[in-house]
Amino acid sequence: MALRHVVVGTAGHIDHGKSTLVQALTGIDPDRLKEEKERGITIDIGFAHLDLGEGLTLGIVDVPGHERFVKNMLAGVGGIDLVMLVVAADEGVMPQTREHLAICQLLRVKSGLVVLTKADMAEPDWLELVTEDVRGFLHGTFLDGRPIVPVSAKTGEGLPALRAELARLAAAVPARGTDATFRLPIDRVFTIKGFGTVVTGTVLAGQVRVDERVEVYPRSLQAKVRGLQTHGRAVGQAVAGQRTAVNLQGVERAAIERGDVLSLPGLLRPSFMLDATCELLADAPAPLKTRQRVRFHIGTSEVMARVHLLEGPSLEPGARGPVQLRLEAPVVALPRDRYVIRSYSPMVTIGGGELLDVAPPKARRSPALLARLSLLAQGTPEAVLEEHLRRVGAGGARTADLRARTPFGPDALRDLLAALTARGRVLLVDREWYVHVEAAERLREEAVAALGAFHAREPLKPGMSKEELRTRLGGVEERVFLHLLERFAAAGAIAVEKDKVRLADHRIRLDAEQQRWLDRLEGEFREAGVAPPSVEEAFARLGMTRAEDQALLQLLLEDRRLVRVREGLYFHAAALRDAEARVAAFLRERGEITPQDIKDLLGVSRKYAIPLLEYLDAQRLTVRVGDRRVLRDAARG
Ligand SMILES: Nc1nc2c(ncn2[C@@H]2O[C@H](COP(=O)(O)OP(=O)(O)O)[C@@H](O)[C@H]2O)c(=O)[nH]1
Ligand SMILES: [Mg+2]
Repeated sequence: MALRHVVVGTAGHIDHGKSTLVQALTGIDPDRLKEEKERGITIDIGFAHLDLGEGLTLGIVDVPGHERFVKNMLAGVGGIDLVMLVVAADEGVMPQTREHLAICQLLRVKSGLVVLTKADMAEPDWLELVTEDVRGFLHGTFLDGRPIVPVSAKTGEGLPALRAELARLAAAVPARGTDATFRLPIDRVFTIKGFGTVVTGTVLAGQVRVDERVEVYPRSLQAKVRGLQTHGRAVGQAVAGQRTAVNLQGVERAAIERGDVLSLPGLLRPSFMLDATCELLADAPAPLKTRQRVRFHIGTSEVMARVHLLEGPSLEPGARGPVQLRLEAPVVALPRDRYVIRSYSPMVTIGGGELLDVAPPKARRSPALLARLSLLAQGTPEAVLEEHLRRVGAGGARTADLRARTPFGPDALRDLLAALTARGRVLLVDREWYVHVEAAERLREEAVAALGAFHAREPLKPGMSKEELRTRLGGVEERVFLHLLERFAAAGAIAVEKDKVRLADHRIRLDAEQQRWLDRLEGEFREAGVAPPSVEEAFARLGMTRAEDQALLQLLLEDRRLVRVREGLYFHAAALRDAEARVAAFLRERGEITPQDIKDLLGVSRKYAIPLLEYLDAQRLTVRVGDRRVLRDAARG
């Protein structure tokens, strides 16, 4: 039989009997702190578990009801599947009954039930009245029509019925998908003598195994899983939906805090800005104003944030709209995660919503932004992935980047990318590196424009260097850029020759005047043979002083009619070929050549002899042995 793991959280007003109920159900006292036992109130979340038979184990998170500890309550309910909303029969619905239900609703807890506790303290008539009242209170919420079970922890009345309802509800909880990145929002950190650091939490998604490497986010602390426990038993693997204790090797307890997230190394990215939908509770005390400072709760973490409304000056109670959350400390999260906001003061829950983008640019209100966010909220998976890729532009994204900023698990992501690539919506530009076709097309248009402007400015140059073009187009990652250039070239329009890029139809056209100067300049070098002038000397002799004369020199070099032998020293190609042939002949006859030999052979001074020899070494004709050269082939043979 397949094992099923379901997490149930308590919720409800203080003193309504949540902790007592958990103890009555499981025999485990969830109030574990000394102060909790002394004062008889729950301060922090507590844990218990209940074996319901038939392979079903309930993890139970007991939360504090006190309004001052809602923050802790939020850390507890983040990963739950079901809620037991506890209402004391003698008191009925109270403020934290409302607030906790609202929180569960905002976090989209799927299902649950209501437990009317302290049934022993109410007459049957009264019990009926309270039940009716609660039914009305639940109207329109996710608990509407769910069971309301009267229980007395004191007499044990109703406990079997409650167990049966829990088993029924738990069996109906859909299994969590396995295609997801492992994430465990940490709710407790402590040390155990002999074992070291232990963190606990509910595995939100994915799975983790003993010996696996993990990372504590957003702190960039790497560790190894030394051991795992669920419900007090050592296990080899923990999966989504399990309350889990992870024994970490390689991190200090003091380095970790509640609110951190345990996941796989290098997978998640801390965010300071989040785009999201936001719904304000109908009973929120005031409209939400743009830039309002709030307490932002996600997973087990709480950070301060400002809510930037992206539509309208304020959000009325009961209304929803798109927002950008700007955080005062980073969190790690993924799109589709749910969050809750509470007002700074008074500390009450006012709303929450769903994350859409965890790596957005700073938002500026615009119809395009609204369209984009509505697509992220409602689009098909393919449309959502396209949108993420569209936004990163021509630089594209690697699969790992997409894992960190899209809601898709590794398998789904691979399939979506394959489908989009097959349809030509997305280009695979390097291993695991993707660019949206529209971003590539825009880059192509920009490249064509930049090259057109370049040719107009520099008509005598054959093209722009790839590197200059890359910089001009915003410095797209080199590998990606080179791949895209090849694509553009294959499509026409652009031509690539060695390190130069030009418009395919660009030709250098010299007018008669320019052609005359070019010929003269070439002649100057040809006639000088193996003792060429410097460029300055050649220009001075010919009276060439215009800026475009440099371009003519470049043309001769690109045409390989002139050859650069060393910085500032150019030989005519014919003269160089001739010198090379004579040196080779000399070497074949004599076996070696000295600088003095070459001076005699070519009738040149040392100024030319040495650079020539070095050039021939670089050309791999000769190799230096002491102060002489021999033929490289001879040296090797
Ligand atoms: N008579 C009666 N008292 C109860 C019952 N459940 C809880 N209590 C009492 O109510 C008080 C608050 O209970 P507790 O579990 O701490 O409430 P919590 O704040 O919701 O966790 C304690 O004094 C309990 O003994 C019950 O079923 N019957
Ligand atoms: Mg309690």
